[in-house]
Amino acid sequence: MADAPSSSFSAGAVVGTTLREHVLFSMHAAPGATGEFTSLINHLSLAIRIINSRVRAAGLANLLGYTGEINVQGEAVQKLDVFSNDVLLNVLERSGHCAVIASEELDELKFSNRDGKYVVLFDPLDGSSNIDTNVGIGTIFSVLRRRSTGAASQDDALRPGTEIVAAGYVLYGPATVFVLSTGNGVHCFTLDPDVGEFFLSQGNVRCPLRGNGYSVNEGNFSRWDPRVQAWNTWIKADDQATQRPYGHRYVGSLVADAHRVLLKGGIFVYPADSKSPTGKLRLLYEANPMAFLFEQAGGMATDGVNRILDIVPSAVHQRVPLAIGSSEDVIAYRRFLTQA
Ligand code: AMP
Ligand code: P6P
Repeated sequence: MADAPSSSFSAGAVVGTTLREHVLFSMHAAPGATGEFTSLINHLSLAIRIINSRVRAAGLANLLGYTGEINVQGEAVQKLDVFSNDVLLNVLERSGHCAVIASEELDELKFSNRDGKYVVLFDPLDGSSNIDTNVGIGTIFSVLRRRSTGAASQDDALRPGTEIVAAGYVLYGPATVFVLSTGNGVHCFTLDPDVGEFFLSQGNVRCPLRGNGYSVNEGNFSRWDPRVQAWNTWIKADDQATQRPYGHRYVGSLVADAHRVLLKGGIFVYPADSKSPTGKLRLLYEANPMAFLFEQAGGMATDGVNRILDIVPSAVHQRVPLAIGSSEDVIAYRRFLTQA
């Protein structure tokens, strides 16, 4: 009988850098750091590992299917959404570091620890419409340093993405990958399920200056602004001299589509359309964290005209059109959107 498969690491293997060690190293490089930020990231990692364990076992743990409730987005809430939201809220509240928490699953902001230094904004389980079809889904978050003193308010959450101090996403795909930036580049960590730790799998990720793929839901073509239609027709036209057509890839799960663009280059676009006149994706906990990560990796993110990170939010669940990816591909898109 064949030997039982060994675990990911045999005794003699060199053990990789864990997420915990990586964040500890970067803490020592942060002047005057008290360790609160590091503790917050480690708490996020714990919540994500708990969510991962349930995502992996959802079919067995009767967590698939709908709760019957409707969330603030008007979408039917699936059980894993609810579980993921509850885990993040519980772990972050226990951390003691969060003054304000925003979640796609919460109608209102959660005012947590009065003395908390940080604001955490998250989509607990993005792409949930894909849960029952076993397609990659994800968790997206951003962390801001609270500016106010005394009682926290909504203004602490409605800050532009330029004030983000950390952002990340987790892709629950064939492997569970945690992509994180704390302001010094983008680093990927892969979960070793046997060990229960995230190990550095790709350090200093750079988004290629230009790619050869585009990602958009072409089913919305008839609803798009003519300038978006013109870009879409251009990018798939046959012109070898400018390396077109681009290949089309679209999963319908932001984290899965964005991760591919981050690593391979190209562009992901969710434009405004006649059905969603301000776009579908949320500024605070989808577009902004993704924009922070892509800029840290040398990419770009725009609403078609403005830099995403410069947008001053006016509402917690505000939507925004999003074009994100390789700088050359985003600039080309923006050229179509800003032409007269
Ligand atoms: P702290 O005193 O631990 O709340 O950290 C203060 C600031 O230093 C944070 O808001 C970060 O901008 C930076 N910082 C602290 N720890 C880290 C870390 N582990 N990695 C990167 N930046 C950090
Ligand atoms: P559509 C998932 O519901 C989501 O919020 C994002 O993850 C994804 O990019 C987008 O919506 C897909 O939307 O309209 O193409 O199904």
